[in-house]
Amino acid sequence: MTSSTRENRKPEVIRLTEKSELRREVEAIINQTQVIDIHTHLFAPAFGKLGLWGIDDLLTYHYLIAELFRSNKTTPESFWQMSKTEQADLIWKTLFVENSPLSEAAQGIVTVLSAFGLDPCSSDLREARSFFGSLQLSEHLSRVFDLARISDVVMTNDPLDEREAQVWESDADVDERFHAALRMDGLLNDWTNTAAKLAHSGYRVEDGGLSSKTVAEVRRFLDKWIERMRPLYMAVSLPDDFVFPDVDARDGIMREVVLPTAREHKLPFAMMIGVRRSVNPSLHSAGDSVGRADVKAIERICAENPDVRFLATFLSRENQHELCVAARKFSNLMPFGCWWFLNNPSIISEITRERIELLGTSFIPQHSDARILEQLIYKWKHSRRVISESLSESYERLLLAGRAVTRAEIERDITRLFSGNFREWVGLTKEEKTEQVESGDVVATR
Ligand code: FIX
Ligand code: ZN
Repeated sequence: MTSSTRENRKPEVIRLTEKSELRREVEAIINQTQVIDIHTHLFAPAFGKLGLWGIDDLLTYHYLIAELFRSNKTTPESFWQMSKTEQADLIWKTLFVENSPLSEAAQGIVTVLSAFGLDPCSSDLREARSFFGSLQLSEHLSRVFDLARISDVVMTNDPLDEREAQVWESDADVDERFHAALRMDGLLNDWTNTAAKLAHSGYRVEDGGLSSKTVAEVRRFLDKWIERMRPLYMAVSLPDDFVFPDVDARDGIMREVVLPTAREHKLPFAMMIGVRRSVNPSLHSAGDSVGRADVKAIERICAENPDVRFLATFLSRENQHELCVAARKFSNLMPFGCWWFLNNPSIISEITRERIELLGTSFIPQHSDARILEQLIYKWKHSRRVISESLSESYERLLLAGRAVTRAEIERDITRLFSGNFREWVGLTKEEKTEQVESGDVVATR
């Protein structure tokens, strides 16, 4: 916010009866506050073709692929035979021309097209393709970050992916707005294949029991990648039947490798729990589903490891309340985001409300999970709208209880939710101090 805007603001006192004024104020602050997107599948330009952007990638997002088969008789087998352009054309025709784009993922495309002044009612993709085809990625990237009011994003980085590893090994210049997160799915969910890959890369690991030599070698592998990527946290997605403690390879690797690494490097560990992978394998990445998980697993991990900071998100709506309660018991647990099938306005609204009611502002309300650059625009625009409503309601209840709120307090709260809590959790310092309104104007009172 510029100082002139600040000067123009009157120290208004808004009465409780003027709810709409308070809502407008909260909405304005939410819309102007920069966010750190703590979990995405985006890649910095240095990663070349791994970074997805433009209309064909947007339309072939796996959320929309799943929706295509509900409204079109094409089989998955024939869909996968098509080129990406043909797939995008089919999805456009089916979900945007022959049907109204009402689902959240479809509305997202409409929001993105509108943001660039493109016609969301067009009968084909000619205009959109010519627009995206004319862009320079570096300028476009900054424009998307500006439109979405995003300062930084966190990628999902798998050192076992050779295409990615090559870029890290090449010392390429990675755009500073993109931070790494060291993903552990291979290690924790597919130990047999991962052990073989590590052995192939020269690490002396054995599948079977976790010998001290194997533990030391896997730690050497992680130490190397932490040194190279400088991740903000380590992360894993876990199935709905994840339990802790357990008697499997995952439990051993978690106790002997991951948690000691988290401790030694002071790296938080993010657990994303409740995914049932490949329920319908013919849909490829669109074929994963959800299951209710056991939040007690998280409680036990937090209790056993008070010196490690955990980030946690659950995929099932049914787990959300229990996660809030767990966070009340363990201050080393930070709930984050409304993940994947929960990233819909009705559910974000419900989850954000229960989090505010149980945790105040000590949580991270959302991440985008964006895979395609321009999704940042819609995912954040839509989420900001819902978070704004949920937060406004809480301030209104505070007023009813007899406590006024100042604009500075609202700004402080939203900054915590959108970036501060994460910065503190992962130890990310702020290089440039963004302007803060120092005014203590009471914007809402009884
Ligand atoms: O495991 C994950 O990080 C998930 O978010 C993805 O695998 C999933 O495909 C996705 O994109 C959800 O939004
Ligand atoms: Zn993800």
